[in-house]
Amino acid sequence: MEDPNRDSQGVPEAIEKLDIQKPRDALPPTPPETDDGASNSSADAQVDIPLPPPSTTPEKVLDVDLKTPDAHIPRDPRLIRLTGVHPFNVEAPLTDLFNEGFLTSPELFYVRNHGAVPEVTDAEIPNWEFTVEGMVDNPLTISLRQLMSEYEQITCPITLVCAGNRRKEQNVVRKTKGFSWGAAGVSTALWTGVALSEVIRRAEPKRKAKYVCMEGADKLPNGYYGTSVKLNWVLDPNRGVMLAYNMNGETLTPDHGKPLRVVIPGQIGGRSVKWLRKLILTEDPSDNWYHIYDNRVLPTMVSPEQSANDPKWWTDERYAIYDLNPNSAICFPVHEEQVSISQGPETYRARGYAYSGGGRRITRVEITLDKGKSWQLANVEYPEDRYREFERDLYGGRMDMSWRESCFCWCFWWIDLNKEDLKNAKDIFVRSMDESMNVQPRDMYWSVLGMMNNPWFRVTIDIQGDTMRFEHPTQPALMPGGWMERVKKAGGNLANGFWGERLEGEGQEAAKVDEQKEICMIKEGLKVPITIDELRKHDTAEEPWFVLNGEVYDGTKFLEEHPGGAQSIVSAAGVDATEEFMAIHSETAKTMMTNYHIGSLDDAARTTLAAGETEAGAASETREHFLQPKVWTKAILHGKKIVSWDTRIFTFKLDHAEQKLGLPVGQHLMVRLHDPATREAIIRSYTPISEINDLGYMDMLVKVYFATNGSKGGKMSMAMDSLPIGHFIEMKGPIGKFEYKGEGLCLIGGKERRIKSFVMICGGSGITPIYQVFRAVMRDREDRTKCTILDGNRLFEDILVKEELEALSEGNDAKCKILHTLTRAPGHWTGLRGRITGKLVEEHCVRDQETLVLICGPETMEKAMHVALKEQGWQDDQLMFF
Ligand code: HEM
Ligand SMILES: Nc1nc2c(c(=O)[nH]1)N[C@H]1C(S)=C(S)[C@@H](COP(=O)(O)O)O[C@H]1N2
Ligand SMILES: [Mo]
Repeated sequence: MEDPNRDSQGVPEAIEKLDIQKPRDALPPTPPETDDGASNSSADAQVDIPLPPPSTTPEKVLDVDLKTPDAHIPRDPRLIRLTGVHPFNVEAPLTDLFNEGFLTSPELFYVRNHGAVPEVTDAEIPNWEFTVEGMVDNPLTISLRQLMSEYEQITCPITLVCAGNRRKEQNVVRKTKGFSWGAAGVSTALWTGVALSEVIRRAEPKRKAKYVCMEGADKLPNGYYGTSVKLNWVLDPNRGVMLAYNMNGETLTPDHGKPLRVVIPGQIGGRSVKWLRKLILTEDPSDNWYHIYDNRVLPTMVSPEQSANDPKWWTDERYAIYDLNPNSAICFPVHEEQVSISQGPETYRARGYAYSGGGRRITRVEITLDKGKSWQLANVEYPEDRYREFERDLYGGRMDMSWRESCFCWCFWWIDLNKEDLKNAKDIFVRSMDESMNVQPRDMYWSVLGMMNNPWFRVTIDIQGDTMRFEHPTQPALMPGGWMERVKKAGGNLANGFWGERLEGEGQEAAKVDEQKEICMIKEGLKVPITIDELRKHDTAEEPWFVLNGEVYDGTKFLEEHPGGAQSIVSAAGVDATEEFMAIHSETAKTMMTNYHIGSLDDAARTTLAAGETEAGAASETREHFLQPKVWTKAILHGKKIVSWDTRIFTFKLDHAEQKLGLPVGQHLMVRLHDPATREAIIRSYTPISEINDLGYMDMLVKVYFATNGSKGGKMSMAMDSLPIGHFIEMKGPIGKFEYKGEGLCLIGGKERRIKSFVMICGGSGITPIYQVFRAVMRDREDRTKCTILDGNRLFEDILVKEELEALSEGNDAKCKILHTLTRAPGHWTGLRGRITGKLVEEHCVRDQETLVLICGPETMEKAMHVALKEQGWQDDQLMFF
């Protein structure tokens, strides 16, 4: 760890100047504002309406967004990006979404943006204008100021669902023309605004007007985003269609339509146009490109190719989708949850959500543990109903839901399942039914756009000894995992009607979906070799070349038209984009690639690129150890725990559940990431804090060195901090000349050496490699090696893994001594003060031939210790610098 630029160790002075960002306040939800201000009076004690969860508006623009047109929007890093960096299409981790409860905070609310987000400042909000035009006698231009003052203001809870919710399941069966939503493309808010019917009536629709077309301010490759719904729906008070400028009592965030959007309850989210600019009354449905080519369920036998060749599939209004279909998902057990069969309660409470469309109530939710032979009824809670008695103002809008019996929101179900029954089952399924007796089907209805996917939601159960392990169907975006992927890899046919399983005596093939076709993406006969230098020259926004499977493509001509926006092609310039490209694009898109194919990387270029890239690791599924010394391997960011304002524990997922990291105690690994803005590769070494033998996962403790006025911050730690969950980093290793074999046996540069004690000197996150060795010594009863830790930090809060160190030292007094010294100790601090000095080492440690000093910390500290210890007579071969 000689790199002076490293992020993993050291405590730069600049930190002192930073304001400490407080962790999310666990404040109770704000009480509703009411006209009479009486919401808190005892008279209202019986009012019990769901209020928004505590919300923290993100203040920082994430690094990943800086180079995109959305660089003006601070966002929550927990959101899972489904289409790379840009455009912004995200869902929250399912468990986080579910745990928010009935209402979703704006920062975790799913986002579906077809392109860049229009920028509107707070000052511009009142002057934002939209028109009501077309077949009306009284065309209007209305400012938001007028809308807020001249119309009645209303507030209503409404769930939005993207038609693509649960699409990943379709994509695993056969790639659709759409990206991979998990089951969290659904969110709920209290919307404040005006009934759209009121606005339309003032414009006096002509008799023949039948549709309301809507248009947003987001300019996309095929024009402004727009769509339409029927005029009679808009005028029907039961349908509750509204214009909204607030969600959960706050101004709409940019991603959700700031300053004004349409909200259409009970229909797919795609109809709820954001950044509303125009309402046009027409005789026919919208002719907007996005109305025609998006939000449809084409007949299942129409292939991507057929749909691309024949526009009639797209213009047939019968295939357009409006009302949602009934749908449900299991949220608990969570994906990969493990439950002990014998320990704890006898039952397990399964929980999840359900929703339907058109205002129809979910009237039952059913669970089966035997693949549909028998069903149990789950309990259903409708938090939405609790607002029906609340006839009063909320967030400046009148809430009036008692007369209208429609259900505009999701509901929650739960059921206590006997663990004995679960033990004997292979899976848990949920299905819901609505008041029209629409019930979720057993079989998937695959279609080109992969929309409205709603087959029974299945979680599998795997019994290992006393443990039940649960698996969801998929994970969103590129995130690996889920039983569908597993079954597919094992050669199962997911469309056989039995979830890809072979059932004895029931071999009938059911719904048939064509096998995925291999699409040829290269121009036949084209033989142009391209060197790495040529490729690198086109690492530009003007002429972006990128690589797919060793072939070079020039995206320049398609930048303007690209449905994914120019930015996503530019971000791929100069690099191998195979994995992301293949995961996002449909067969249609792949067919188009021949037009952009310009040549093949020459052998030298392939080698160079491959050396820089991750090798797929041929046997990654079976490798016992994750790390490979010469090849970068990808690990997926699975979770991120915020330990303090600047410290995180990142959890990375390895290739498979049984895999070990493969790192000997005392060694490190290299981590590689690309700078989100410049895409320059950043490489640093780290030592994980998870146990060496943990299976399937590894944890890394990282201190983030934020940029300040005085310093640029730590490139790696900032890049890692802005890495979205589900994205990967690359690792290689092990490296390091030191290894601890146990019971005093060390390997230094491959040579064995026996020692009796360690002096462990560290600062800041330099504790991490030390911690691995210390834990190995303390955990092993036979190991009698003595350890003295001298850990230097600035503030008390900066001490890392303090509790863990204490837990390890408990009962081990004879074996270890842990000393913390602080340069800015609080008054009541009873430990040591000041920096780690030679004197301190002399006072607390014995110098002899059987002692080894391990040193890891900021470069200045390592240097100073080197000098001081040499002066005391320590030999170089007794000092190990990490
Ligand atoms: C000339 C090269 C390219 C062509 C012809 C192309 C074509 C398309 C097409 C037809 C779609 C619509 C969805 C579909 O049919 O699958 C699409 C969407 C998309 N593409 Fe590309 N693409 C190109 C390059 C890239 C690259 C290099 C990236 C980044 C790795 C990328 C990222 C995206 C994204 C993120 C979307 C989804 C946008 C959304 O639905 O919000 N594309 N592309
Ligand atoms: N102007 C505009 N409106 C839009 C979209 C868009 O890209 N542009 N996306 C639509 C889709 S497909 C959905 S699902 C919802 C998502 O709303 P949200 O991002 O606030 O969750 O907005 C809809 N309205
Ligand atoms: Mo959507």
